[in-house]
Amino acid sequence: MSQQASEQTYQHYIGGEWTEGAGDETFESVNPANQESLGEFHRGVPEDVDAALSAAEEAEDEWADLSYIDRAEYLWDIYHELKDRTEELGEVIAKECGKEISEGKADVVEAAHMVEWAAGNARHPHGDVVPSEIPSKDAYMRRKPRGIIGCITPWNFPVAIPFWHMALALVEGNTVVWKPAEQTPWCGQIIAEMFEDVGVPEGVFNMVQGFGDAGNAIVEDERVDTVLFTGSSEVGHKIAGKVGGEPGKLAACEMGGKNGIVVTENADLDVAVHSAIMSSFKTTGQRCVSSERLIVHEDVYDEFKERYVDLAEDVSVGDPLDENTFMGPMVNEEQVEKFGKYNDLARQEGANVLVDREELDADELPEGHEDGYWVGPFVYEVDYDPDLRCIKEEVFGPHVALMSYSGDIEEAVDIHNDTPYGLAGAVISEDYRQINYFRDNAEIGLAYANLPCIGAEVQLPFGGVKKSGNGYPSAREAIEAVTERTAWTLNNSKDIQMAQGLSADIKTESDD
Ligand code: UN1
Repeated sequence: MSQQASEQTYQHYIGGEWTEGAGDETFESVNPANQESLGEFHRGVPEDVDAALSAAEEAEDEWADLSYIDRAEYLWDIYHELKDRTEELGEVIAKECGKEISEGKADVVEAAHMVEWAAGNARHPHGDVVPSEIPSKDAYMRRKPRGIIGCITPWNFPVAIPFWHMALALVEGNTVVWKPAEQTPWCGQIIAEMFEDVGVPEGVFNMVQGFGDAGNAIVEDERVDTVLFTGSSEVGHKIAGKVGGEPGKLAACEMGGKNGIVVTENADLDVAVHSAIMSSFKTTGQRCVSSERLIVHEDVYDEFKERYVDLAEDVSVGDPLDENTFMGPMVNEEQVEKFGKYNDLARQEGANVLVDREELDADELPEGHEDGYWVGPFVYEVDYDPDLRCIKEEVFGPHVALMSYSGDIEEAVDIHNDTPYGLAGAVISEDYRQINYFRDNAEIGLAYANLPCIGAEVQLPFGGVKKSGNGYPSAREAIEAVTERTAWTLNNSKDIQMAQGLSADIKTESDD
């Protein structure tokens, strides 16, 4: 499947075979820009996950026995396919999840980077040589695969995030059972076709299309050693709770944020406005790192507000395939409703609305796309109050609160940290002391200065603190979630000598 919807109903990929699975329901992939169907997919049921896990279990030993380098060879083939098909896949992403085309392509590029990182890492050292207290001992930290990795991925990065999870998991010698987001099964289909094309041994990679019941079957099955999840906090916390109670099983979950940008009195306002617009409205606010809070010093507040509001009134909302589009549609009706609900909540909580493009005029909609899930920016100002829900709960849309602060950077960072989340954030300032204060005190996993708080590169760790995450299911740090570490100590002497001054003498009754 490469271009557009076709007659067939797409299948799961289990044990190296395409299969309709055990269920009898199907579901559609819908283009959020016009509600046209992009394809029909079999809906996976727990029996399909069971079959995928059996296949993954069977393939486990043989895959783990290959060298890192040999496993990485399969990923290099995928890397080249991602590079060769960036344009085409970028379009598929734009059609299926509604991101504008440059974002669609960047999603594929990010996937290629992740695969490159993981496959390249196969030739890098995988452990440590560690000193011992005893000269005759050699001590090492070694890694081995955990076994079967269950991957559950979101629709907003339908190609990059699956590779955040799977590229390292596979190179490290694990087998994989993956459930793509139900909103973006077409991307799932293409990725599975890539694994088939490059000839990954059967059972090493398995994909089950479907909804939460299929995801839940992955989470609950005891054959799964690690669950990697990227998505909503609601689901992520349930997964972390369930898996946390099971000995030997691990969950690495990366969830949402209520990300903030601090603009100090020493900010360059061109940089501030540019960074804030990018952070709030790229991907129509539907990145887990998108910013919904702007915390601006009173001395520059009026000018910042005027310039930000002017642009928010004007950013182009349109067909994701059109290169002049800045914001595509939201992904579905549910997200549009959630956005509306939170805009109402902000009004109820006393917000002064500055930009209200929640319902766009007919002439703002791209021609022939009247049925899309269109919204524009919603921007308001509100006095900071710790009890406001609209500045604490994640909307996942172009819903932005402007708050002014007075005093020092300490005040701004206190407001910034007053959310249950801690994923991404930025400080805009020309004063290095303010920048360093933010770096050291902002409670977040991804911190930026004089930049938008989106657009992280794969060779950095990606993950949050507080309610935003309990692990790092991405890039570098995923290695901790998909490998076991062994502390390996070898004695080179015939004598046994213990560390910590522990006596190695065996004393017997006859010694007395
Ligand atoms: C997400 O928002 O769900 O840092 C992932 C970024 C991208 C990944 C975002 N590299 O914006």
